[in-house]
Amino acid sequence: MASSVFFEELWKQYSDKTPSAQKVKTLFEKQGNMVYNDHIAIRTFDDPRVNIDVLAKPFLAMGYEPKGEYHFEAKKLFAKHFEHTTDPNAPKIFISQLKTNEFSEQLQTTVKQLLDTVTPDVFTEDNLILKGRIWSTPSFSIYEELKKESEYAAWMYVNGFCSNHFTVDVNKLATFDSLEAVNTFLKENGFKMNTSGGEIKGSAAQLLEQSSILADIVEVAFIEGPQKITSCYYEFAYRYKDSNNELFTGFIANSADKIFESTDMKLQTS
Ligand code: OOG
Ligand code: NI
Repeated sequence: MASSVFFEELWKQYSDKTPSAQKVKTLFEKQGNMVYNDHIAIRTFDDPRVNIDVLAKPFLAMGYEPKGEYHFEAKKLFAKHFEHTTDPNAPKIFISQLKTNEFSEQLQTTVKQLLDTVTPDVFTEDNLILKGRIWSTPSFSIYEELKKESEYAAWMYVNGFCSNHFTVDVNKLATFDSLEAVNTFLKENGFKMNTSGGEIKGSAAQLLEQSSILADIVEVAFIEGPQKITSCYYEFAYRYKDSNNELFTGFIANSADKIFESTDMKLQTS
């Protein structure tokens, strides 16, 4: 699949379940901006059938290479980011995985058995990330059980494979000169920010500032009946130049730790 078609399909699937992202993008465009993506994020489990290495395959084939690695002790996550070797405008890719063996036997068994229900061919075909939830209708009680140990695990169980967020490259917006101005605009338009760790995560000194709106809430059909839970969210990133006068291209683990919470139902007030 050509990379432009791949990214279009990824955006289509993401924006279908994240109407706020499409709304924000359209608002930016109406103001006279072209919207470029700083990065795209993907979540998965560390099971060798679906881990970071499996999901990274189509990106490596497109010319991406691994760059940074990030550890999240409390959330028990590990992540890698990938950059395109020749195209500086290609979005960076941030892929995280849940370190399942640091959780209860019950969680480990749930994840393993879930993947056992999937025809093995599905894992080895290209573009797992475009396949969505590759297992059958989720159970709300299993979702709730997983959520007690890991919001990420519960989210993954219901949402499956997709882009968890696209991220607007704020440096390239024509009508905004700071992340703060973007946040003000978002709030004026009724979007709710993730305020965990502050509305803006990171700083100029860290060479990266990030903010995000809370994930959309969508109705999901569970075995027990429909329930409203979080889908995906939209992020905004502003990068600063390092001492070599080059834009910083990495991620900041402390900021990322809080950005993960954009899908947490606990941050959603009425
Ligand atoms: C990823 C959160 C981290 C960033 O830009 O630091 C992140 C996620 O929610 O899956 O995207
Ligand atoms: Ni991100």
